Amino acid sequence: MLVEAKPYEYSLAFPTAALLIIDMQRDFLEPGGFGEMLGNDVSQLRRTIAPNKALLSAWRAAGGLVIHTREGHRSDLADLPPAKKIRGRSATLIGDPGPMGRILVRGEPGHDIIPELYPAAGEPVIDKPGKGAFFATDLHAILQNRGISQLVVTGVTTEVCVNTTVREANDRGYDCLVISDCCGSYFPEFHDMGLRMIAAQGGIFGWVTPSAAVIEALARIEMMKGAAQ
Ligand code: TIU
Repeated sequence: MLVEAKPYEYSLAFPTAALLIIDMQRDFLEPGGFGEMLGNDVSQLRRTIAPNKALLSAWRAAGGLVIHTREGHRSDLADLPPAKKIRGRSATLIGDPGPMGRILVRGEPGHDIIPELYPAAGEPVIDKPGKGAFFATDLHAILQNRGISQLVVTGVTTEVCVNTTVREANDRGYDCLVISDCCGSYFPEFHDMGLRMIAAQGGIFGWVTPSAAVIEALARIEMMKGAAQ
């Protein structure tokens, strides 16, 4: 199914595609978490929630695989590189207590996915210690085992975890379609440039399109299924 995209149309082969939602966690989208600890205005990211909800619901209705990721660390912080812990010279550090529990620690309320996009039973959740979703995780194995070669990527933040993951995925042979309105940054200019970097040079890292284009393609797929019955 062809989807209008930059730099040219994306050929969505639905059974081999997964929706990959990056780090839509309370720690990044709500006050008192990791995002705010880094000095950011977390309200910048909230515009991504409604489009993600609509795309997730259409993707689930079409029976597609959904995978969620969460950035965070073991409660003993044994997987937290000292360089990551001290970066930014913040007064509060990863692992310190905050209003949503210990910052960026697995199992704490702030580390979990926001209620609006909460994973459904059976949807894999990848816990990752870094910015990229492939580093030190079983994501590649899970995708290979399910025969996935295309990733429709959303989440936060555009230039950090989304870009890092798309670059990792591209080098592993996945075709990534990044959904512009479903990604967000604390810095609007980095969001714009982060997306432009993906689609530039003939799609050096992948493709970019708004959620409406994918939702419309899913509707066409559903129509064809209906006609075949
Ligand atoms: N700080 C920032 O923009 N992002 C992160 O630290 N992690 C993710 O992007 N998930």
